[in-house]
Amino acid sequence: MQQDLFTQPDAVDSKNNSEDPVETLYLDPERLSFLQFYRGFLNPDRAASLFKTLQKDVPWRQDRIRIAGKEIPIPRLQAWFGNIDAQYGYSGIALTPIPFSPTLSEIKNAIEATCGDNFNSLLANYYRDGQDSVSWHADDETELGTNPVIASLSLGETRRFSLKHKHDKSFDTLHLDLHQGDLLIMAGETQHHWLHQVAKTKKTREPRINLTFRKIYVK
Ligand SMILES: O=C(O)CCC(=O)C(=O)O
Repeated sequence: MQQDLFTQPDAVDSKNNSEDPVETLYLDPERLSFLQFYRGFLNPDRAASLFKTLQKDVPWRQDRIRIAGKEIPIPRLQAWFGNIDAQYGYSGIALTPIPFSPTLSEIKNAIEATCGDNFNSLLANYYRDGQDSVSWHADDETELGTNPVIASLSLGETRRFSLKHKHDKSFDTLHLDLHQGDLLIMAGETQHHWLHQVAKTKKTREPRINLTFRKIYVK
């Protein structure tokens, strides 16, 4: 089902009644920036077991960024997976990759088979509770290429993912509630024109893991 965002209500609930598990959400009338939303990409048992495995086995770390001359810890834990040459960084954080585990390779293969794109790296985010977050940003680092396709798998607690246009205030902010097992793909020119975030919330104290598969272009 293709859906035009301009007809969307305030928050899109991924547990809607549509029969079709895949929705294409266009962010602009020209359809240059778009999302593909696979509700329940992983079944509940598989998603719950993957969450537990990753929570326990991933060497989660809390990185620090420098803002206005002050170093502060980022409000979430992270881990970076990929081939040894897939170096990545943002906001002064240099990430050296951990090799993919068999479990993560299997998930990557399943996502690649579904969306038709290939990924060589993964930024995993661990939100310990509703006070962990990621603020407005675009995944627009040069090593991600011109129009990066970012595939983002949600596990654990439901959190609200929002997108807003970088410059044009006439576009509404879009909110998507991402549930355990949902896969969201950001594609086209999305990273050029739109920012995304997962805001803090008082509604939950439960953890969430988000796996964002990316393709890094190695020089
Ligand atoms: O947790 C999410 O759903 C989004 C993560 C994110 O924005 C990122 O890793 O760039």
